[in-house]
Amino acid sequence: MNAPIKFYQTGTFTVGNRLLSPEQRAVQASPERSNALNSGHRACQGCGEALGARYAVDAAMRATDGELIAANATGCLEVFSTPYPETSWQLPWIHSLFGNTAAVGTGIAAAMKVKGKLGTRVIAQGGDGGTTDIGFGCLSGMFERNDDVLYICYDNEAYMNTGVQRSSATPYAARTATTMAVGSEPGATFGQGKNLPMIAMAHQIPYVATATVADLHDLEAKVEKAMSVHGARYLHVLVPCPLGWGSASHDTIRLARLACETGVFPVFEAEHGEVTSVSKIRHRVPVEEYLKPQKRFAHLFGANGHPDMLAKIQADADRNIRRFGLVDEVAA
Ligand SMILES: Cc1ncc(C[n+]2csc(CCOP(=O)(O)OP(=O)(O)O)c2C)c(N)n1
Ligand code: SF4
Repeated sequence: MNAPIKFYQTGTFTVGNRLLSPEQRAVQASPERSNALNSGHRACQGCGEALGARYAVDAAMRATDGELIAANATGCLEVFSTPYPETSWQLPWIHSLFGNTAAVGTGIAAAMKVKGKLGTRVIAQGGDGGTTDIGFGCLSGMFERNDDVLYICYDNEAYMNTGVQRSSATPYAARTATTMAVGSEPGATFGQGKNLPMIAMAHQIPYVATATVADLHDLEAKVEKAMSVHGARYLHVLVPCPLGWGSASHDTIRLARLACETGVFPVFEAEHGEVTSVSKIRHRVPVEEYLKPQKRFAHLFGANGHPDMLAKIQADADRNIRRFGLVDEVAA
């Protein structure tokens, strides 16, 4: 005898929702909804990179009606999403080497052109190490040739996948496994990190933007805009990493927001080398509020702290605010 199947989980994220009438379905159950990075991956709790990648790639999927191919550098994003033989990706996805993602993206775009598949678009993505260090030459070449690829860097400010080593995007004074919090020069003492968005702008490519996981609508809008143009495009997304930053999992969004509100991470867009829009700071806060919740900066505070280093970080943030006009001048 056939008994009707009962669905008790109406309104949840289950696929069972797809069997309900359309007006009863949750958004997550819509067959049209793209979900590029599916559940089951192994990112840490509160991973900013998993969140940023999911929203960015989903937005690119929507913008291309699903006609999208991704090249992905070695790093956390690749490792937590594709433990062999499994994958969380729901789009054609190619794992490149650590350093050649941009070149692989270029190759895929060229292949699509030769095949006459002009509607198929390409993204290449990786962490800050794969982008600012080992992959930098390939990326600069991709920019210089104006290849039709959107490159997305998920910047967690160190080599997280291999145990939190310093990259050239690691900020000044941050503690990593290779820039220890002890000694006469504690933390990263090598300047302030490589500024890839500005370097990308210097190539005068059609579109450069920065974003964070604190404003996912802004991130989505920038991906959509990037996919509306052709040529080389670069998107730099700040993605807090609880493990590497020594922060609480529930603080990922708050830290990304504080990075903006302190001026540490300017959020802007640029076209052909010119800044075209900036996200203004609504509530300016001192850098200490951003740094204190992160154990990688703990050695800067307390009785044996380093006020000189804090002052330099504040001065760098103030310079960002001036350079990008992040705070509106209040008439006296
Ligand atoms: C040529 C080469 N050198 C080193 C490695 C080891 N390795 C794999 S991922 C990685 C670090 C990745 O860091 P990043 O690009 O910042 O991404 P994250 O893991 O932080 O997201 C390293 C050093 C490698 N795979 N290939
Ligand atoms: S180490 Fe950091 S980037 Fe890697 S999965 Fe964990 S939180 Fe995400």
